[in-house]
Amino acid sequence: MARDGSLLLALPAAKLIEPLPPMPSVERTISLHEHAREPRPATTLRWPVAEVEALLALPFADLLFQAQQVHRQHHQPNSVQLSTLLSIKTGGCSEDCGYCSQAKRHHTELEETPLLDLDTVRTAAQKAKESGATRFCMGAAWRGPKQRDLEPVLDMVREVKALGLETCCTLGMLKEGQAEQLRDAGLDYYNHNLDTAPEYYGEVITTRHYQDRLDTLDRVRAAGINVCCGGIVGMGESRRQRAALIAELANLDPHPESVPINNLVQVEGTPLHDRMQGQPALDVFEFVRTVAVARITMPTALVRLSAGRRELGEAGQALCFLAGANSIFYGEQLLTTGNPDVDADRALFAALGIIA
Ligand code: SAM
Ligand code: DTB
Ligand code: SF4
Repeated sequence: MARDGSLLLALPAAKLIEPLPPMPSVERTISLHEHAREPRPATTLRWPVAEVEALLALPFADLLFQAQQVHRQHHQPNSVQLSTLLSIKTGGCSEDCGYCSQAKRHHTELEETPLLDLDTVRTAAQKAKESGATRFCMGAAWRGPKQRDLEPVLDMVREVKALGLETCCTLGMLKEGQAEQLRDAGLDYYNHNLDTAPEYYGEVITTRHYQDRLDTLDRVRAAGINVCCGGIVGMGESRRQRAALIAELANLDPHPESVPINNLVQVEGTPLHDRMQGQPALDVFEFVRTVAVARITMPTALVRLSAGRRELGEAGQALCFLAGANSIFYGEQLLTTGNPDVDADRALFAALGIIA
């Protein structure tokens, strides 16, 4: 019987306990990534790209059924975790990420604002807690923090932690020793995305390399901070490249604890807006498929519906929850773009019987 004794009662018992196929395990050396400074060592690849691509190509209902089975083995089926984002330093960034409103070289008319003060951050975190968020994520438009940048952020982490919230930061690349300082201040999660497949990465970003991102993730992991790492879909990548992104994430050892799946928000003035103009965002079913495959390949992760959630609509979001998404960004603002209203999210959860 299903753990909550509901939905699946009408199905024959044999179907419910049907074991999942074993996790693939293939010994292989990961090839040199584009822009990599050195080859990654031989490792056990749990998820070859071809297998992830095969999952993406399953009939929709079969894929969702498999994802739902994995989901129910590892998570409360009707529960969604809420994270609230705050941009603590906005715009003026030196990097050239093709999707980003905050790169100073893009013409997005975004106003640059300096690092927020501690009171403003505390008040925002308190408000997020009162609205029901359990995690507070502070984002800064930096290539990476300098030591003089990091110190005020450490104070913010301490304050947010003291409110009883889980803490998360996304500050760009970390240098040696910085993850330890964040950990000692009470940081629970560090968000740093791989963004896309290694082979598509150079089409999106040139000012930092894939290996730089992997190095930062290694530092976060080595410091004992939980890893929040995902990517963006709908940037003009192929299905094979979406599979390659998911495979990269799933083959991190261990896989990330949180996996944000962003649907590109096409911001006017960014190179990706220009490139994608006229094309709608990724097909909703393909987005749901990506979520399902993230769930199957990273069974214990929180899979988070992130940027682009508004555009999914209510039915699209419901399908994502069915596919195993169990976390959202909650609150009217992401970093510089909009997000569904808190009231709309509450109404959707009530309609779906979701407990947040
Ligand atoms: N500057 C830091 C960095 O790049 O690591 C932290 C902030 S950055 C905005 C965090 C992530 O937000 C990016 O890695 C990207 O995955 C996501 N993101 C940014 N702009 C986006 C957009 N327009 N659409 C979808 N995701 C976006
Ligand atoms: C993540 O993967 N998505 C969030 C968070 N991590 C920092 C950011 C989404 C940003 C969307 C565009 C914006 O609001 O500027
Ligand atoms: Fe800067 Fe981060 Fe935006 Fe890239 S994603 S331009 S690093 S703020």
